[in-house]
Amino acid sequence: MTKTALITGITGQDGSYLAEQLLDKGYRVVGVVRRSSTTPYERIAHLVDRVELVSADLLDQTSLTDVVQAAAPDEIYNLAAQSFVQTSWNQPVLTGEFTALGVTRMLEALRKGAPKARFYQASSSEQFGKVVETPQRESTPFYPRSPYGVAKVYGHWITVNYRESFDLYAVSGILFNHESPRRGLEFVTRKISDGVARIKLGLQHELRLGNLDARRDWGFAGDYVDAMWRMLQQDEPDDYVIGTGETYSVREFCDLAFGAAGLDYRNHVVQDERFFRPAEVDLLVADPAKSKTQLGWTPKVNFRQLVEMMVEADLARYHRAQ
Ligand code: NAP
Ligand code: G4F
Repeated sequence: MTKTALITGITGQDGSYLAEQLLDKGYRVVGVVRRSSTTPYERIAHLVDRVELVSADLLDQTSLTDVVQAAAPDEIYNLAAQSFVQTSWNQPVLTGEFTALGVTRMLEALRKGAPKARFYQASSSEQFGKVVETPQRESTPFYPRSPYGVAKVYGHWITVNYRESFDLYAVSGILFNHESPRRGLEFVTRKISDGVARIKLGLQHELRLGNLDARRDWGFAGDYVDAMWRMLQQDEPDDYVIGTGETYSVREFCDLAFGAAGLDYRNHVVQDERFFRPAEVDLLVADPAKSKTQLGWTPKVNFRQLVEMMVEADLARYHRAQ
């Protein structure tokens, strides 16, 4: 029988890859979009004829309950959030409403509208923040360093709480940074790959960045949405860390990205105080042992391949536009 998946955040990076993979598996895919005066479905333009788009907002309980009830999903992927860490200091209350309370609203919608549906919550390695253990695994205590991280800790624990209180199949995937050519331009990896392409084509000369020494465990988004799906196919609901187990600095990302275009980052990257954060997460690196053993999940794209994929895609995009 055809399964139905409901995806919040279908217009985002992860939502677009997840929708593609679920369609390939034969799912009926219902995507939640929020009302806008334009229809900026850039990442899912190639999918709009194959998915059903329904309107709701994480701030609005009635709309969420209605779309869950009407879709009658077997699986719900809650990917929608205010997902940019830097913005969470400028819009802390909104971030809490979307990224924290929005999860409770989705869980309430599930309880009322589709209590048998399996629920995936997009938790984050930002929850580990000022890390108390390296590498970070499922049992590592959280120490968030931004309003975003704090909101994600709430979303994580309310998912655990609803699982334990109401016997729901509800899981949190604690995903480390994952990137792609569809990554938003404000995130550092895409800012760099886009900057490299613009510099290569003579559209700009310098790229202004913040902390080059921050280290992240970066993987490819296409691999990570597969892990989300695997989490909802298990006999018992459980939480998993998803990452590569390798960590690189922003500086190393720059070195590879500029190098992929025959450039030297030291001639172009300028550090700018505006892009430093009030509190930084210095180092993230996953221990993905549990997901490997229990989900059979391993990343297919390595760091170098990811960087090259992103630079090539941005170069191709600017070439097409010329
Ligand atoms: P993204 O590209 O920023 O996408 C966010 C999505 O949320 C967009 O579709 C956005 O819709 C939607 N959204 C935001 N506010 C909403 C609201 N009030 N009501 C309904 N929809 C709303 O994020 P992503 O990188 O795909 O990440 C997906 C999820 O995983 C997020 O929850 C993020 O916090 C989490 N996460 C991401 C990473 C990562 O490295 N990418 C790692 C760990 C966890 P619009 O298109 O209308 O803005
Ligand atoms: O690319 P970023 O903005 O991603 P960040 O803060 O790690 O958050 C991303 O990953 C989380 C998972 O750990 C997700 F939950 C979250 O939704 C998001 O997808 O910044 C990465 C690092 C930071 O240390 C930042 O200080 O890059 C550093 N950085 C240095 N210069 C910069 C810049 N970040 C941005 N965005 N812009 C810069 O110019």
